Amino acid sequence: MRLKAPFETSFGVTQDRRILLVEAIVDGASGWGEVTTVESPSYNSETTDTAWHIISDFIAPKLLGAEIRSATEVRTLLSSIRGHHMAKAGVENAVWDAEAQLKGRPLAKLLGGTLNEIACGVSLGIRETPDALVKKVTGELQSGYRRIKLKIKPGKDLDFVSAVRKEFPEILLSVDANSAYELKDTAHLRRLDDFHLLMIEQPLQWDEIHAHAKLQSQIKTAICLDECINNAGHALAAIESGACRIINIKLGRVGGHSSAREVHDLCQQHSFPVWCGGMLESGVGRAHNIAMSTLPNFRLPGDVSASQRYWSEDIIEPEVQVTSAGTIQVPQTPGLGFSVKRDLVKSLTVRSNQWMARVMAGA
Ligand code: OSB
Ligand code: MG
Repeated sequence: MRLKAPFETSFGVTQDRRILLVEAIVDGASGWGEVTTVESPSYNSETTDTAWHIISDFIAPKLLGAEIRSATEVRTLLSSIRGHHMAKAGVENAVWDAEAQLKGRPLAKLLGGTLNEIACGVSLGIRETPDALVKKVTGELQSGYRRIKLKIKPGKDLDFVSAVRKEFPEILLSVDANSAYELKDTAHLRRLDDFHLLMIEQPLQWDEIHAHAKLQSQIKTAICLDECINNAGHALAAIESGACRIINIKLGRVGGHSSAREVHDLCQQHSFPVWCGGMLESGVGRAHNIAMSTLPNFRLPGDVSASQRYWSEDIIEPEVQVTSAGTIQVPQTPGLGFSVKRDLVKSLTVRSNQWMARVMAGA
């Protein structure tokens, strides 16, 4: 799927997404999940193709024909597979959707969600000039978005943030470095303290909690960890070591709804706010993000925004829409609450595979 506009982060530019979707047939119900890898191993170690391999050769054989009472058991069935959280999440989340449909309940409610409306922010890619960025921010604020996040990297940071802050002194503003800096850049990063940002997301190495603890003790701006937090144990390590004050939860990165809920609950117990991160998802992943964002400790606007910001036509019906108050209304119908446009998915499909459980004699 081609994004309406290229999206630049510190690790590269994306325009054409190669998205892996999973459909799980469970007791006759069809559930959908999305694998949220990016195309190269530049955000974390997974790619669309590693997920294809892991699902085909390891996950599908373990799940086919398995008897489970709830989607919460999928994680246990897959526990012998190390890592590959995004591959696992694509499958586990499809089973969650199917379970919610079988039970006739909205997925958000099945997960324990309490909000009927979620608050939305936007993540803006790196731009050529500060002026171009200010213009983009102006448009997003006019659409109602409640928090603006700016992607930054060395050489594309202070001037850009300063220009936006000058134009909009009061908005909730944050930055995301996607691991573009090092601890030796501490003095430089401290200059961001002048812009009273809500947070700086993942300034240092993707797998370095300890270095973030050192940085957090030397800057005022709250650090939010993204890439570093792959399970509740990582979240606890980050909280106890003072590596951050906020955590962003991404369903794929942590391995699916079960793990996401654990990270959420742990952060809630420690009074750490969480928010829902995005991975330039299609409607399927977006719908899962909406359901997850209804849990009570999602206290900051997430990177979950309207389908129309990304795609000229999304693969779900209805598309995700954002109110002029910068919110998304959570569907109240069973499952994800959006239906997949099968014909459109089919026309975009370049590769597919399916597996069937062997039906036992007499079953
Ligand atoms: O770090 O949040 C990130 C996109 C791809 C990879 C990593 C990130 C992002 C985004 C986009 O910020 C959020 C979105 O609009 O989906
Ligand atoms: Mg991020």
